[in-house]
Amino acid sequence: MRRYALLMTGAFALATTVTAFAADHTVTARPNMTFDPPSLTIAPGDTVTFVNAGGFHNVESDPDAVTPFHCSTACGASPIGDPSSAIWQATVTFPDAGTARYFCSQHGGPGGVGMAGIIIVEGSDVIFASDFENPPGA
Ligand SMILES: [Cu+2]
Repeated sequence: MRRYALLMTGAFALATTVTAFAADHTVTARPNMTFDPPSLTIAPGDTVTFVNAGGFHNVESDPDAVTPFHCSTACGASPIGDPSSAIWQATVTFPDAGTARYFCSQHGGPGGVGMAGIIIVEGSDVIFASDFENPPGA
């Protein structure tokens, strides 16, 4: 029981730390059909806010992306997240380490074709307090 209490304390401390250091990054979809920056390296738990600065754009992750997303004025399955010329913004959280290529479905395609970009999530996956709910020997 004592060990269990210690593990829980550690888990909460870790969760608090991750929250405190999670950063938000911005990727801008530009009128000249590029993403700025085209390549972005972040840490697990960080968020990326995609902003449309002008043009008929959206952001859609490649099929093998570590975190799937399909966003413009909102995120979801088509027609939600389809290209829009509104000055939209959408925030995506990346909890897991890995790579997420993405593209504008109007001006690009999977694999870095045309209007496309890449999010590289480098580091250890975020550990949630719920991962410690059933520690061995408790
Ligand atoms: Cu576009």
